[in-house]
Amino acid sequence: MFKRAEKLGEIVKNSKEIHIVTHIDADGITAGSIAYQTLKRLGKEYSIEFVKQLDEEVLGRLKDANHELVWFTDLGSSVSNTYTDIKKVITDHHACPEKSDLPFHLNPHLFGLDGSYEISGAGVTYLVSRAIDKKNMDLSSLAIVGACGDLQDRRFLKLNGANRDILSDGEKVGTIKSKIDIRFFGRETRSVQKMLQYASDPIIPGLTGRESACISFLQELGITMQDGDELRRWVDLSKDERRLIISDIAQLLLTKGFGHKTTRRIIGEVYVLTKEKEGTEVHDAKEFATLLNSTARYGKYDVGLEVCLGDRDKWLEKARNLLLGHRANLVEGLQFAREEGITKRKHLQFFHAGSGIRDTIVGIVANMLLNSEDVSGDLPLIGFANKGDGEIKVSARATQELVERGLNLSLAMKKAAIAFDGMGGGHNIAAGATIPKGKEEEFLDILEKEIKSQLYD
Ligand SMILES: [Mn+2]
Repeated sequence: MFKRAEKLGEIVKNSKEIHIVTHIDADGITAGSIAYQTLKRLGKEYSIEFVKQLDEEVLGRLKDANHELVWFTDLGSSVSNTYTDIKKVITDHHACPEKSDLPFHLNPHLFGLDGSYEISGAGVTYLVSRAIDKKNMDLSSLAIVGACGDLQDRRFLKLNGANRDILSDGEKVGTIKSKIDIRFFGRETRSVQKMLQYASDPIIPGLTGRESACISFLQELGITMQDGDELRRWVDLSKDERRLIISDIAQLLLTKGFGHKTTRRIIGEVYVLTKEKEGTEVHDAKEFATLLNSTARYGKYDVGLEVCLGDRDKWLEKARNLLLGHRANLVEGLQFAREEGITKRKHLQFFHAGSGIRDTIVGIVANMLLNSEDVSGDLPLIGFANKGDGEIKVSARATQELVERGLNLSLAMKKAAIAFDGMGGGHNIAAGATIPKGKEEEFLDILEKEIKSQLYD
């Protein structure tokens, strides 16, 4: 893989004008930023754009634009062996088509690595950046943010594979460090009670989703929640207080029959961007990723890009405001989906949000629902939302347990979407598709058959 990264680096260095095309999630934004920063440092002529997917429209436009070189990051593998008139390099980690082992194409799947947890789009892009100049090793922290954005730490409760080499690069240059801590979101930016209330992986029976229950839980443990006017965050607690909370949550899970495998998920590796200010969203890799996701979901790609490039002033403030708005939308979306109701079939469950949930957040809503107490985690959850232009966005989410039993949503969604001349794919645990409106039932029939055969044949 490193040889191939060097090869791509050569192609980049030998070009004067380079246009970056990247994906619109946290991994895509960090990948694009790494490429952007790399080209900037090389003194190239460069530009960047963010796309939801590589469709005919985008590819046609790229062809007409006649760039000297197009650098696809966190996407592009799907067109690696087509569109030969676009001169390109590709750093992606999504599934590869056959015969795509080409000198300008870097993807972990070509080298026997698993792109769903061993390296992300940002990670693959970083390998090229590092091959171009070792001075780019400071960008490794962005690659870790990308990996966290794609939930690559979820399987082993820490990053794995090539991600660990990237992590150790970051540790070497002092931009990132890993430590073992509680895995719940918001260690640094949320009050402890809010952190517990929003706990989702695993959910805490009796606490997740219940604010007053979280407050009395902490009171009973004798934890002071207030420090002057401020609510205390996880990072403000003493070691003993943290230990006490962790052991009580573990006890709670075990007595409710969740088993050791789930209980173990409370603790894992977290990644701290050491040069950033503690208590800010950019200090913790997972929170950084969430911040980026919320900029992109609302089409504000430039905001996420500027934050990745180092702005800690007005752009970070803009990103924060988008995150606040995003959270409000998620709460609304969750409520909407719950009111619509989830329909269970034998091998999947689904909801149709119509125009009630934006197509850009229906996947997150599905994921939050699947990890909530009132939705069964035994079946993958499919969410539909109107996209406009007579198209429907489909988002599918699964649990790690289902994936370990053989579920691959990326394959299943791809196969089902092809039946309607749609596009589909993603990762085994989370995938998306676009299909024509009115075909939802038929789509579910095919998808369900696929899921059944993956899990039971
Ligand atoms: Mn990605």
